[in-house]
Amino acid sequence: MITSSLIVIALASLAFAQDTLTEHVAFSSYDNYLYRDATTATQLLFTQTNATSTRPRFIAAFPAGNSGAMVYFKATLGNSSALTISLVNGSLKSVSNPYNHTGISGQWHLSQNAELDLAVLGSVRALRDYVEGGGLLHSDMNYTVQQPNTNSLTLYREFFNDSIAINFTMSTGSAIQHNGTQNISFPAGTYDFTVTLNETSLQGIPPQTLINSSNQTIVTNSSTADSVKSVSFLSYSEKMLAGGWRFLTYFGRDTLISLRILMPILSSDAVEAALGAVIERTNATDGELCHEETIGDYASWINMQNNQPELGSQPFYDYKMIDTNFELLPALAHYFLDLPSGNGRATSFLAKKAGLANNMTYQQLLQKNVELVMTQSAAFAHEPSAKNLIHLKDGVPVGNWRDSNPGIGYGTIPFDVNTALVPGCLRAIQRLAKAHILHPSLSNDAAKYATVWESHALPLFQVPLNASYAQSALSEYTTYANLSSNTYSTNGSMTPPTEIYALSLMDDYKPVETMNSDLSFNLMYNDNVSTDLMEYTVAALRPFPEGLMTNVGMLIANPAYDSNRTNWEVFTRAAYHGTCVWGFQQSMVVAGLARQLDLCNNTSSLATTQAPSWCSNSTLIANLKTAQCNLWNVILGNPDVEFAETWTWTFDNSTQSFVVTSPAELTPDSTEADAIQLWSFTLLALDKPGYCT
Ligand SMILES: *[C@@H]1O[C@H](CO)[C@@H](O)[C@H](O)[C@H]1NC(C)=O
Ligand SMILES: *[C@@H]1O[C@H](CO)[C@@H](O)[C@H](O)[C@H]1NC(C)=O
Ligand SMILES: *[C@@H]1O[C@H](CO)[C@@H](O)[C@H](O)[C@H]1NC(C)=O
Ligand SMILES: *[C@@H]1O[C@H](CO)[C@@H](O)[C@H](O)[C@H]1NC(C)=O
Ligand SMILES: *[C@@H]1O[C@H](CO)[C@@H](O)[C@H](O)[C@H]1NC(C)=O
Ligand SMILES: *[C@@H]1O[C@H](CO)[C@@H](O)[C@H](O)[C@H]1NC(C)=O
Ligand SMILES: *[C@@H]1O[C@H](CO)[C@@H](O)[C@H](O)[C@H]1NC(C)=O
Ligand SMILES: *[C@@H]1O[C@H](CO)[C@@H](O)[C@H](O)[C@H]1NC(C)=O
Ligand SMILES: *[C@@H]1O[C@H](CO)[C@@H](O)[C@H](O)[C@H]1NC(C)=O
Ligand SMILES: *[C@@H]1O[C@H](CO)[C@@H](O)[C@H](O)[C@H]1NC(C)=O
Ligand SMILES: *[C@@H]1O[C@H](CO)[C@@H](O)[C@H](O)[C@H]1NC(C)=O
Ligand SMILES: CC(=O)N[C@H]1CO[C@H](CO)[C@@H](O)[C@@H]1O
Repeated sequence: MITSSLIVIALASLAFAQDTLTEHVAFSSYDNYLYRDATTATQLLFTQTNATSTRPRFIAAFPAGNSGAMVYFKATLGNSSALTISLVNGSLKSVSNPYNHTGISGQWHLSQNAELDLAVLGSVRALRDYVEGGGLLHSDMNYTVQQPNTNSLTLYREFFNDSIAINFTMSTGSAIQHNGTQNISFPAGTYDFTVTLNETSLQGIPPQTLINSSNQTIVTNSSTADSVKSVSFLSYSEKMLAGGWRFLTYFGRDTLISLRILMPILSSDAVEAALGAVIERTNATDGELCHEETIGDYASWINMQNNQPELGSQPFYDYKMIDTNFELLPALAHYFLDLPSGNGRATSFLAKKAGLANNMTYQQLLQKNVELVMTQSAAFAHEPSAKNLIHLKDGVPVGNWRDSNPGIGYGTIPFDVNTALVPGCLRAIQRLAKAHILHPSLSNDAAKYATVWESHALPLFQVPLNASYAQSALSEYTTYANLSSNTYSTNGSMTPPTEIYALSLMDDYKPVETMNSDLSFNLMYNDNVSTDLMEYTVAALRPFPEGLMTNVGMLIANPAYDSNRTNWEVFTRAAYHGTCVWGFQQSMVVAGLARQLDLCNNTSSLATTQAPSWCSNSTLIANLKTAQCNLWNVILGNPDVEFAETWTWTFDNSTQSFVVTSPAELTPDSTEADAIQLWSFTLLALDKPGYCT
């Protein structure tokens, strides 16, 4: 005990040495610049100078308070497409001003005389309201214009919490004229700019500290160094951030899924910072885990909207998702029981007090989550029928990673939560109890519940496919989706699977018959995966439209076999969760397959199972390895999107192959994508197996 409290004290006082972290990411019409040192962390965006259809825009976004400033410019004369604003190379540096203001300064070049088109200062959420919300502006988030001298102009805003302010100053060689807050004329030329605010800065975890000592080559290797910097930019001793610029704050699912895959290469400090952030945000009453936090100026605004201005900027935690609740314990079990970095660290970690939750210990908060998991899984464990599966919360159309209503085919009972996450979480409780990290008495019930969920949930999502139906559906879909009859996919020989697994169940328990990639969760989170599901995995990794594979990646959905033809129109290649690729899903499948194959040879005393029965079938093992290697080759064969979040395809009839396509090309008014997204970097932790050629 004495040793562990010493460790806690040592950690608490450990300040990470901060070298300046800088990275340039050119992405989707914007030049992104990441900058972090001991003073500030900022992501800057400039519209690329060659972008023709994107309005000239500058953004500075800070993890501090999830705050930012955004300015659009328009040309004084003529068409704005000729107007460019670009960062002067090497000009960025952090600044520290009076009143605890910290931030970024640099220089930009404005190519011609311009006017202010629009400015938003405050929360990144307010910036997003404008960008994603069809131009939504909040008149009460107004700024003032100050002019210390004629060549300099400041946009200044005091947050609703009036002890916080943001200050955006621009200076140049000639006069900046203004009349009110909107009519501002910027002469062409080179500008000094400074954006500062006095929200508390977070403490960044530098690349060398982020990655554990055995994997430091990933930090320096030229093929991975930039990706590690991006992950580092999203990693702080307070929390991991989901992505930038739009999600520079805490998201539970993004944290926990990323962590589950990345953990083997992360340091203890990094893993515990991220796990701690999740535990701190637990609902201390009912044990639910937080999906998204609202902090800073937007929290003040929400509190005002809710007629509770007296709450000030007290954060608002959102618990609407149903999957996140089951993702913490599997991550904890993997860390404490499987990884050298977590070995022996449970006692000191769980003894910590949660500053955000009335100083309850992490152990107490975790126990709340354990109770929630046991309570929510009990009904099905006692009576395994569809009505006892876990469904979306009443009135909430989303709840799992396919964070949209069409994304799960308008179903209410998601596959991933019920067939993978619940049993995986129960097995994690069993293991943690057996290791005395949780109360040992939990072990038996958790194991009993898990066994029922493992064997009875999956069949409720099974959709048998009649061979002749499947053949005709495939050929009709091939025509519908404009894939030529002799596609990359089939080379003429179609061998459709004899069954698929539904994406979700509708309210009346009817399956949404769209093939999908969510078996990734079973591979990653489950110990006793059925022979059936392993065989289906091989089938699902066959070429699209028979299965999910294309030469540009594994699709997350394929509605070809769906007897509800409306779903062909729901899951298009342009849809956010349609027949498109998500990078983290590919990572999860290759990582999950490696994990399953390892279970065949697992001798750990903490395992919850003997080697699964399918391990004895060498044909199946060989098929799984072939599918795994094939996916690896596709991933590595598309280096441009190796660490991208999501992309789609165009089918080229002349080459009979798919071409990587940005969703924005198909849907010009689609929501803009982030240049960096935490879970898109999970591939960093994975090794292509030696047996793949
Ligand atoms: C603009 O330039 C960048 C390189 O700086 C390039 O990646 C991008 O494709 C170009 N965009 C257009 C529309 O030409
Ligand atoms: C933040 O900065 C503003 C000036 O921009 C100042 O009025 C305020 O007192 C500062 N708050 C703190 C906590 O320093
Ligand atoms: C912002 O607008 C509100 C009314 O919506 C007004 O009361 C307030 O004085 C304005 N603040 C500034 C800084 O202009
Ligand atoms: C805003 O920033 C400018 C430049 O850094 C500084 O001169 C000015 O005092 C600041 N104003 C406020 C109100 O903080
Ligand atoms: C400033 O704007 C107001 C209306 O917004 C207008 O009446 C006034 O003429 C303008 N002044 C100048 C000098 O442009
Ligand atoms: C926490 O859980 C309790 C009990 O379910 C609920 O009443 C409360 O609203 C939850 N808190 C938040 C912030 O959702
Ligand atoms: C939590 O503990 C800290 C340090 O002992 C103390 O400053 C703080 O007031 C406590 N918070 C609550 C809500 O008890
Ligand atoms: C068919 O699919 C559409 C779109 O997903 C859905 O709205 C509808 O409820 C489905 N019909 C049936 C009978 O399941
Ligand atoms: C299990 O280990 C044996 C012996 O090292 C090896 O031949 C076999 O391929 C392994 N099985 C799997 C599924 O990796
Ligand atoms: C072994 O797996 C292959 C491929 O999935 C399957 O065709 C075969 O029936 C299985 N053999 C046994 C004995 O189960
Ligand atoms: C991380 O280090 C371990 C131990 O040396 C090694 O087995 C593993 O392959 C490394 N991972 C990566 C992705 O390089
Ligand atoms: C946290 C912090 O840096 N606080 C400082 C804010 O600024 C005042 C005076 O400018 C200092 O006294 C505080 O220490």
